[in-house]
Amino acid sequence: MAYETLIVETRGPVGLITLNRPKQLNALSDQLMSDLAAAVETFEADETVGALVVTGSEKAFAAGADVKEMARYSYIDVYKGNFITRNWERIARCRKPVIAAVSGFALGGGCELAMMCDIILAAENAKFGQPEINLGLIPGAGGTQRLTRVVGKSKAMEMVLTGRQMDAQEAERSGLVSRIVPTAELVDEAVKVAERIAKLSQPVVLMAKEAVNRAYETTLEEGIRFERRLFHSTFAAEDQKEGMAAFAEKRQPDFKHR
Ligand code: DAK
Repeated sequence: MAYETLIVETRGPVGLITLNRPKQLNALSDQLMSDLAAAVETFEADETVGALVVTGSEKAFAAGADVKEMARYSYIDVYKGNFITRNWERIARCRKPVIAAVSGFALGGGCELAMMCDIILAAENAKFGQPEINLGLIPGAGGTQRLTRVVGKSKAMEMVLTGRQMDAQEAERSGLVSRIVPTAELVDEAVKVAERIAKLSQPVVLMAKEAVNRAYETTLEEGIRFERRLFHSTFAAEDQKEGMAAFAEKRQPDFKHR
């Protein structure tokens, strides 16, 4: 399916979504977020796709929600219309792993979008920030919450209260990104990671993602109980039998995603 604001393709078992409003530095318009939600929905339903990659251009992953579009709205418009909330959270609800491949600016909603993904790979030129305060706004898509959990209060406060940007090195040191990749290799490397995940047992990968995400939602005791229940349930999967048999027989496993 063709989208106005995205380039969507499959590379083997990987769904690759490229945000495609380069002239606007991939500003996240309502149309773009609706397209993104639809593309995620399609890949989620496609059994041949095991993991997703979301990327932008070399200059910008996304420079935030579309300020020019937002400027038109009143309080009643955004409240009644559930402004950009209805299509924004779709990616965070994706059950399949999603990798954000971030090059250039990831600001405001762009940084929040990256943080809704499961793994962030950063190009050497990546820059992360929550500059909403300069516009008379506060972050509205999880920036005050997800950033704080990842980088801690002091750094999150400084970024949210002053709009200061973090470069790739600082983002890696702070645990915001899993690693830094040469800019020219970013997308290929992200697809490689996604491919590696997609070759594993799909249901078990979903369980692993669900278990890690639970760590952000609950107490340690409850989280460990949740992990144990899922761990036990992997023993009901054909793929668990295959994985263990393949190890004993010194061969590659042939997962059937069952
Ligand atoms: N919106 C609209 N257009 C943008 C844009 C944005 N966020 N960012 C850049 N552009 C446009 C510029 O207006 C310019 O357009 P023309 O003038 O050529 O027509 C073009 O992209 C190129 O940008 P620049 O000329 O500014 O390029 P520079 O290299 O000089 O500067 C920059 C790059 C990234 C430093 C600068 O463009 C910039 O500061 N951009 C704005 C960054 C920003 O403030 N972002 C935060 C926006 S607020 C929510 C969900 C999300 C949100 C809220 C709620 N819910 C679910 C409830 C999110 C809010 C935000 O993100």
